Amino acid sequence: FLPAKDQLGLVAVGFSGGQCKSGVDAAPSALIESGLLADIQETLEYTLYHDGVVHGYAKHLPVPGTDLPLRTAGAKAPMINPIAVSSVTHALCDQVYEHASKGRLVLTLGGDHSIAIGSVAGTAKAIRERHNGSEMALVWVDAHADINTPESSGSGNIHGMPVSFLTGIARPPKENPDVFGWIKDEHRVNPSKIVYIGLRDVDIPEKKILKDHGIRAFSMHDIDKHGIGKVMDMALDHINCGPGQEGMPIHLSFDVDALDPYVAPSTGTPVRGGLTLREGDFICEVIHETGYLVAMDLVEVNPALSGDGPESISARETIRAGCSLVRCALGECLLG
Ligand code: 6HN
Ligand code: MN
Ligand code: MN
Ligand code: MN
Repeated sequence: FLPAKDQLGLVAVGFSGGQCKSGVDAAPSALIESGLLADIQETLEYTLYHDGVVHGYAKHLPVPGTDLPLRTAGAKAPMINPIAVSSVTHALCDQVYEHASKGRLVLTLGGDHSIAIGSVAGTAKAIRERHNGSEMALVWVDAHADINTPESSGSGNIHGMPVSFLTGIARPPKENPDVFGWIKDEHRVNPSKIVYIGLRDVDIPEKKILKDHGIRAFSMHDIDKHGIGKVMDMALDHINCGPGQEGMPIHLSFDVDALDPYVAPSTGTPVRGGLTLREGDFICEVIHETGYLVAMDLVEVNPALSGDGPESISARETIRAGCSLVRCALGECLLG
């Protein structure tokens, strides 16, 4: 049912085409250079499986002038880089699937959040195959809900849409098989198995989508009201992973902008009033403790978005926060 506790498959994806700011493609290298892999192997004692490559546009560059903004019927804004995002996420899906189907815990370092279309799809498919069609849970930690459809999106940026494609709430445009035509039912996630944590900037059409589909979401208001401990109890209970419950595999998709910009300023769409570093780490620790974690994404670290250049304190602190989240999810503990 669960991954080997000591084997980790890593996929580094330096991709920024799901949004319009450059720099987020440099995150995997920055995270790795700051010592994350050494911690994973030496301190946390995982056997690491990594091809040593930062994947990105390189093999997926559409012929210049062909990846035009795509306006679907009724859309407010055209989808930006649809072919590039589709092709990079398809390749990522296959890579994550490879690791997960061998029973490894999979870590995907992004990249902007559009890449979760690939990582979640790959995990979902592997889990179905390994466990007789059973579903997995998706814990989405983010300031944003990332559940716009191509029609509801006001920006056209695909990093605001991954959950709608992953649930099938958005259907890939039929007339363009190059645009997410690869996504099949085996890749999809059941909306009732999704839990959001940290929301505070949800678009009006997204609020309607969450409500219409009954998707469980804990906003910053809920965290203020109940405290992160109670919120995590309720979140795990919803996905059957609480004490005494049956349990199910969990994919954790962590957008660093869930953290407060004081802790993680170098990100593309910062929103004030976010999680403290300890609240973020706590979420990861609690998910690790369930024993059900099968995959994690860390996305939206953008070292170039800092007041004083790539070597700046803001970039360094954001990278440090990102590394801390990953270590907590992989089992680093404060005592013992
Ligand atoms: N992210 N809701 C906005 C949009 O453009 O659809 C913001 C999305 C942010 C996405 O942070 O991963
Ligand atoms: Mn395929
Ligand atoms: Mn976000
Ligand atoms: Mn996001």
